[in-house]
Amino acid sequence: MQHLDGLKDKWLAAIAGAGALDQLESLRVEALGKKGEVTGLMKTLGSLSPEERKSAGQSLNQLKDALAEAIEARKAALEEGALNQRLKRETLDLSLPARPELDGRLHPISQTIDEIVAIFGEMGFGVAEGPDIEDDFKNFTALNIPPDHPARQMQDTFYLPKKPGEKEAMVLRTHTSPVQIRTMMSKKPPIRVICPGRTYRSDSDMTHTPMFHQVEGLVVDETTHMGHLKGCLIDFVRAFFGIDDLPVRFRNSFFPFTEPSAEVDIGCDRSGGELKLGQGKDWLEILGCGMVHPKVLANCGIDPAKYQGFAFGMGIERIAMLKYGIPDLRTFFDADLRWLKHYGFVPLDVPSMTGGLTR
Ligand code: 2U9
Repeated sequence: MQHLDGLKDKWLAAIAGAGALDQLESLRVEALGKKGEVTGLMKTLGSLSPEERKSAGQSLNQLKDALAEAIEARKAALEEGALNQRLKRETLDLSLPARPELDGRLHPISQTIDEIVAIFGEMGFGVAEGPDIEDDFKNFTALNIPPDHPARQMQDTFYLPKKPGEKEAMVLRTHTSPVQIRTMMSKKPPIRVICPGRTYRSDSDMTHTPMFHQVEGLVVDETTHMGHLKGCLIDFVRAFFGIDDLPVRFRNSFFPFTEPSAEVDIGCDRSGGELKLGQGKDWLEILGCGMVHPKVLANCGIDPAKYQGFAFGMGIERIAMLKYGIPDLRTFFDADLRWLKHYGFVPLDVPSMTGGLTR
């Protein structure tokens, strides 16, 4: 086994000279693989005397370890080199101007969310977001939704499989309300937020999809009252539909998380088979709202004797369909480029109250 040093030098030089990962792998097989040179030498140990076998075995093991280590180091260096080359090749210059000729379009849901954010932003609202997977407390219990409420049924809510040690199954949030719960639990009033995002209900037909979008809003302060709620939402719907004298009516309703509760209708005309907003004698439901239930404030550590709040919620697909005359809900989720070209928006036309919501 005297020639081991020469062998080691030969293989180390070959490994150092490997210029590609597949070449390195071939070297590994040739040296250390089942039929490799070093493995072959290992097999000859059996024919040696016990003393010779001990010392030759040690030397061979050292050689094997040295080669394996050199191969790993070379592999890491080659991989790093390849990554650096790829990073160089795939560089994107984000300072370059956008290329409108590429014809990309913003989905009507994104556009509608941007418009809603622009309107409420002007009124002093911030935007809050939260996870799609929520616990039972934030999605139901904190919102004063009782254990036997139909929304909690398996048919209506997507429950995730319980993990070991979990007391209650997590849910896909059925509304964005848990984001307001999180906001109230982590921030002191005054609070003014809107929460747009994906929501999930186990429902699928002409007018329901298992995933849809909502925007909800919350205002909490010491003197917040129903007059604030009405003024805020009347201003919102008129700005959103771009009709200054849009008739708006508040109709008595019920939600577990608000008291009193109301639904908001806007004036429209359904005669003649076509829907016209802002004129005629018909009404169309647009959103729900109410004064935050004192129990909900208390559940989030806010003193209902000192603070009051109002909240509202609406479905984004629904108001986008009404504003942009999109007749079929399910087309929102078809990922059809022809549909997007027709109903989509030019990305650089960012909605704002001063620059206009839509161009
Ligand atoms: C907190 C307190 C109160 C949010 C509200 C509604 C009324 C409402 C529906 C509109 C159509 C949901 O998308 S939809 O199906 N929403 O009518 N939402 S009040 O009330 C809250 C939320 C959070 C902490």
